[in-house]
Amino acid sequence: MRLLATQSHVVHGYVGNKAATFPLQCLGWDVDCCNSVQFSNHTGYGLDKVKGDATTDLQLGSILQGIVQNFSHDYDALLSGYLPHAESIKQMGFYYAAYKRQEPDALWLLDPVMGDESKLYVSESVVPEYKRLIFGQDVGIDIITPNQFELEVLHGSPVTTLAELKNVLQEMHRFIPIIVVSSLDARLFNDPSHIFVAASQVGKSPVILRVPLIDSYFTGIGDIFSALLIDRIYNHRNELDLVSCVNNTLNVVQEVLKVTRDFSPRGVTMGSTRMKESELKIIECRDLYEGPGEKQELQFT
Ligand code: PXL
Repeated sequence: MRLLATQSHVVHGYVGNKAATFPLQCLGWDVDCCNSVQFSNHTGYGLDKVKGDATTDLQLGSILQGIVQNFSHDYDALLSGYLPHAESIKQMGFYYAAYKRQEPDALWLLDPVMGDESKLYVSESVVPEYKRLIFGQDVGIDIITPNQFELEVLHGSPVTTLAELKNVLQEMHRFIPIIVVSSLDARLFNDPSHIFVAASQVGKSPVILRVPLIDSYFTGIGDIFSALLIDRIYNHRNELDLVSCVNNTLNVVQEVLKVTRDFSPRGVTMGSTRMKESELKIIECRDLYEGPGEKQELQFT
């Protein structure tokens, strides 16, 4: 199994490609990484503590062009995550779409990383670029994994009820067959002690899964989530049970968070120098990525 991933590289710590690569390798994937940035560490340490640069659009385009030309049938799966600005999304989108035309069976998961909790943490110019890709004709994206804020930004309307969520998902399924909303606003359920996730497949009713909240600050969870999810979906693509794939992924992510929490000191907040002690324990969790034998059923509605 061979996968191409375009997202961040951090020298220290585990977000982006650093969070995705090792778990995927443990699951038997050959992972080729194209780095959208090379930073000293993730931005949660505070912007003044992030050193390094984004890959220029010219470099990103050139690297991906080389990949698509030289290895035109080598990948079974394509993954994309954090891209810092509109032009880098355009380059990734152009070459991934070109790859999919050559190899239509490859599975493409796009995580439209834009922000959280009503705040964009990338340049605003990114929004129309993701919209162009996601709502474009014949682009070839199979799966997107927005959080609720990103879903609202993409669709252009707020989601305040479950009925609205269903409508938004149904409209977006005209373009994207699988949508997994990686965290729904807990206010929809009046329950702040859980994280809610929607698994939605075109032509089927969305299913909500519920995971107990682990109240600590972690970064890179979305990146390990999308990496494990594309593995599950790829391996079950012939008779896809999306809810079971999401359930299994969430069980593993939950275990990774527990291990990470047990290693990290209490009270780590954003920008703290102790942030490094709450980096995901990607290596320590090496035996967990296959998933639990006895999995917890997380289905909620
Ligand atoms: O998706 C997490 C992520 C990816 N890339 C960079 C980040 C973060 C989260 O902080 O800073 C550079």
